[in-house]
Amino acid sequence: MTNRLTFGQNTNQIQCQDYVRSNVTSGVMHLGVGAFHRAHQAVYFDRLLALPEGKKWGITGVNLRPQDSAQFARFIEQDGEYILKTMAADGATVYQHIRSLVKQIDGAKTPDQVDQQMADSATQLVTSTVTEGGYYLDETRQLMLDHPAIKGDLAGQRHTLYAFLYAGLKLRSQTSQAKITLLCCDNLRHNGDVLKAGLMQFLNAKGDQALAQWVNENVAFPCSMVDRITPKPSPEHVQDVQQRFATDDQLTVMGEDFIQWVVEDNFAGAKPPLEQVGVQFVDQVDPYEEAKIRILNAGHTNVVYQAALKGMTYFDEAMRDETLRQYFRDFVHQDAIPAIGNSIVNLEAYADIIERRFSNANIGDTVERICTDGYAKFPIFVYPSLTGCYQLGQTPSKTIEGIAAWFVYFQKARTGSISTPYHEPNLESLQPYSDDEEGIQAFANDRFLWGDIPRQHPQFIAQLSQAIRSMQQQYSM
Ligand code: CS2
Repeated sequence: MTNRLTFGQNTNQIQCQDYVRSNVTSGVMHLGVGAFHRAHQAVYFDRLLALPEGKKWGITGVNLRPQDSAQFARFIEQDGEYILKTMAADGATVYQHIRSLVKQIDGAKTPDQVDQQMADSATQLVTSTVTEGGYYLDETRQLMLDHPAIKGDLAGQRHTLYAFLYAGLKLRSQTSQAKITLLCCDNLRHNGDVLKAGLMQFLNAKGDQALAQWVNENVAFPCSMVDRITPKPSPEHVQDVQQRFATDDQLTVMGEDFIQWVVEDNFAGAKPPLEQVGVQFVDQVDPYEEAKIRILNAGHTNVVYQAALKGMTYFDEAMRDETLRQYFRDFVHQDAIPAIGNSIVNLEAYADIIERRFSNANIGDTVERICTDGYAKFPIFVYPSLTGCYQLGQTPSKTIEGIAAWFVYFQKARTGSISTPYHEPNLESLQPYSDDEEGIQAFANDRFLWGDIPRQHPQFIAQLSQAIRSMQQQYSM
């Protein structure tokens, strides 16, 4: 029995796409149904379902992690429906009733159902959001074969997305044999190539050459750039939705008004006509990806630990602080943009838009959210500006300040002397970096984080060490 959402009042304030849900079939599977998927890709598919040619592009939402099963059970009860509340910087607020997740499977409980659905020829596309750290690749894009999660999956368990893709694609290759597209939607540079590299190494480690060959011939891995700032909904917003509409929605998601999805035009089998609902299909995603990762994501990452050190709760506070706003601008103009070089994206205009989005006080995006998972983020977001500037013969001093702030922040988090909690799945990797010269040297030489920079540009070590010292003084350690 499902408990579909009902709304007792103010329904005129809810936007809802015009389609009959029972006429929709599922052509997409999404692995990792978190808030970001529900505020982003699900919105585009919701729009698509309202078009006559869109009806076969409903989404099957798949949960992969046992720790998310309880919340997913509620999602199943709500039949995959929820309200998305978006807020612009000027206060304009929109409530949308999203219904595109037409079927749900808890893969942590019934993995066989995931395999069946992935093997079904009606499924033409598998999208995924498993976070930046969910691909288990080291700095040279080698699959971490010694990682317990990967080891377990190679032995037949289901921890990572590779185990699910392996089993589902295996069944598909033996049954429907239909071509399929795996569309990665995580914030990784060349995310399609990353997913392919991880999966092919997984198949090799499995010793399944036949499946590896089938995948090479029948599966496409387009790259894509996804963008919408999606804070964790605060209880206040959940309550707003519940009271305003007299509804029992417990899975409201929130986002800014801005949304963008740029997808490489490289599909195997059918391609959803998402260009009709605002998605940009392009030959090369790179320029969009680089701009977003190096300005938006790196901007967040470089500023956020300083914001935490200053005791800020919300990220927009950083944009109202003269010093931090100027820091963001300097990082972008002195390090990020020069390191990108020529681009078809107007980077100056892009940076202005990002600054406005960062200043949106209505969404209440927390410093705590953006601090999360630093160890996976720095190599992806921040490293390119670092290496790019050194290659140009410049010192990336603003980028180095951002890194120094992270170091000081995680030292404080370790000793419990900062109020912003640090959620770091790779805490163990940071463990050896003690708060002394030896620890700083070791940190500056971390290969996963900084690759070859300490060898190719040895001045990095002294520059980082000095920046850490002055950051420590500033924030009295
Ligand atoms: C943020 C992203 O936490 C982070 O790293 O930069 O979650 C950011 O909000 C999204 O990528 C925006 O699309």
